[in-house]
Amino acid sequence: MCTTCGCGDTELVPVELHDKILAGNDRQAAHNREHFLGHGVLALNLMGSPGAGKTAVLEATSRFAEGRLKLSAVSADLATDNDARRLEKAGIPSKAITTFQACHLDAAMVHHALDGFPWDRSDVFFIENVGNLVCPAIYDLGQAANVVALSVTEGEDKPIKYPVMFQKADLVLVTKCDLVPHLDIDLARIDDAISRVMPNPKVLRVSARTGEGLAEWFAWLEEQRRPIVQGKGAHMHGHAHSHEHTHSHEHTHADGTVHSHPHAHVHEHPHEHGEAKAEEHQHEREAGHAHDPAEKHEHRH
Ligand SMILES: Nc1nc2c(ncn2[C@@H]2O[C@H](COP(=O)(O)OP(=O)(O)OP(=O)(O)O)[C@@H](O)[C@H]2O)c(=O)[nH]1
Ligand SMILES: [Zn+2]
Ligand SMILES: [Zn+2]
Repeated sequence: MCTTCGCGDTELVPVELHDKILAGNDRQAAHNREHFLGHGVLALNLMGSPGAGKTAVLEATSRFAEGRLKLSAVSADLATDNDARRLEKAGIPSKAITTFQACHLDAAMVHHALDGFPWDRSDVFFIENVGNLVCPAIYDLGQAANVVALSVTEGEDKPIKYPVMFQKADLVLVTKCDLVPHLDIDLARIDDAISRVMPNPKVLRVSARTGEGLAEWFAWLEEQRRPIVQGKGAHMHGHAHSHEHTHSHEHTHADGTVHSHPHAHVHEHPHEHGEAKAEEHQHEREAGHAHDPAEKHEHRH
């Protein structure tokens, strides 16, 4: 699919390896989803071509929201943090994710950026993906829904040419609608193309410049948020979750010798994740355990 990173290209990355990568990504995405739901945050994956107006829509959303919804974002870019800086300036706490070679975000990159995120100041968390109409749709990031920005300047046939993105979309924002009078395009043909590929077509026409459609977009955000806020109570009890840890501890053998050596353990432990780094998880019991010198146990040295 993409010559930059080889994702989906069976000559560069064999099918079995790609399946493995996606399976690993799905596990990480499920974990991210627990973070989002645990904090009662609506996470959205915002995708679209380069320059489709993704950042502009978020800036306009912040202006429109006037504090009624607390917005936050991570913004992916191959080489700069321009978008994150634009979003910060628009009042949206944001982090940049620089993907370098990668033409899409994966769940691990998003998870890495979640560390220390201001969840208490977040109702809706936008993940602005890399500008690309292909690869981002393949990688689950743990979002509750996918939003695709399609600008009126891109051509009416894009949904049919890039069907995967639109098949996976929960909402398409047709952006830059203020430009329609200046263009030789027909909005009805864009709607028609979307309805040919999107299973449950849902389209909103917006303009970041004039504010057109922002009230409908805002209403959609609130509607998506409702079940997540209602479900928060259940999720706030914390979730059991296993991590492998390697650590050493001192122990005394029956013959009186004391020594320590590393052990790998898998702990099942509930935790409130997000504020705590992976290494700082609260353990249900002490990580080091006392050995009863009389108890028989084996060590490999
Ligand atoms: N007329 C008009 N121009 C817009 C609108 N939204 C965005 N633009 C312009 O389109 C260009 C790209 O907008 P961005 O918001 O940077 O697009 P993006 O999708 O975030 O771009 P990347 O993150 O680089 O992929 C900028 O020059 C914007 O000023 C709009 O509603 N109307
Ligand atoms: Zn952007
Ligand atoms: Zn985590």
